Amino acid sequence: MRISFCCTDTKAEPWLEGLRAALPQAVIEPWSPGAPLADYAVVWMPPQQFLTEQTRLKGIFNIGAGVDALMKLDWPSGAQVVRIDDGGMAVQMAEFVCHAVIRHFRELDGYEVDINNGKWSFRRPRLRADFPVGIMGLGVLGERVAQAVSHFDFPVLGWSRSPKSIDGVQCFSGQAQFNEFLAATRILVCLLPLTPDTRGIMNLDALSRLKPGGYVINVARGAHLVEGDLLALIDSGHLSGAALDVFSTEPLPPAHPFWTHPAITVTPHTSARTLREESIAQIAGKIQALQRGEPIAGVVDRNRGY
Ligand code: NDP
Ligand code: OXD
Repeated sequence: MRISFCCTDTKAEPWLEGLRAALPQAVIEPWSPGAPLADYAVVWMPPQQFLTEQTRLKGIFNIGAGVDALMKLDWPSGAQVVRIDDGGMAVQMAEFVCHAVIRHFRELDGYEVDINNGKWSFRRPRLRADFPVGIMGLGVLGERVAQAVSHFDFPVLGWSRSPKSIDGVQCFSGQAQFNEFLAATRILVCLLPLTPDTRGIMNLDALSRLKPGGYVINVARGAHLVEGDLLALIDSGHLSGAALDVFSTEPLPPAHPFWTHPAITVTPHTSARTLREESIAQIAGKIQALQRGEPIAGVVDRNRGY
């Protein structure tokens, strides 16, 4: 069995070492143009040339959860695309989103400013009931986040493509229930995959429907958000701010207004990182399962786009 490794912006050596230890029977090499045909690929944002040349692939393992970069490319017809399915990302996403929700609800950003100015100040306690948290996307990450937020006794709502039932979460689904979901939400969390249906979903119309004082937490993809619409609604006072981990251009350009906007907190696409050891174990386990002819989780549906 031959495995080709083709990951942009990734230090190859530790991945190759880990994959070789987990799959000692396989020949595992970094890809270069003209390399021998492989059976499986481990990829992150590969060039089209890789997928055009590697016509024999049966499985293409993406070392992240989101496959939007792969969706723009043509894959060999016989290959399944497989994404990381949790792999330690769900707990990271839960802690990151809970932190952002609590920081906003408890006004810790305001306290930070006061303390930096040497000011000993108190703010009036706020009611959790006034801060319903709505999570778009109730998949592997969104469901874990919804459960984690509900443990802090916030009202939690969720929205997905297909109907769901999750303890402690008021679930909405489909386009028909989108506006109802938004109208009941004050803190909006985006954990959708980026697809033609979800690109620009956080636009002027949708964000205007949030409860007054709405707050946006985007931890999915920058292109889910129409950045100018967010700024306009913060500046008009309808929204109170945002915590943004992902951006339409990454790294965030130095002159971008998000860097300095007092109501916006930015982080550098770090809410849930790929954990190398866990991901290698997951990918190796799935390759072994495919070799035995068994089904695996995390296979991407090209028609759905995720
Ligand atoms: P999943 O595929 O498990 O979940 C996707 C969820 O979105 C599902 O509930 C799905 O509905 C829902 N959904 C998809 N399309 C629509 C639609 N048109 N309308 C309503 N709901 C929709 O993905 P994950 O939870 O694993 O990951 C989500 C995203 O998080 C990734 O695609 C990636 O972009 C992002 N991410 C960001 C990271 C970061 O560091 N910032 C790290 C990891 C991931 P249904 O359940 O009905 O299919
Ligand atoms: C992912 C990411 O999709 O890190 O896994 O953004």
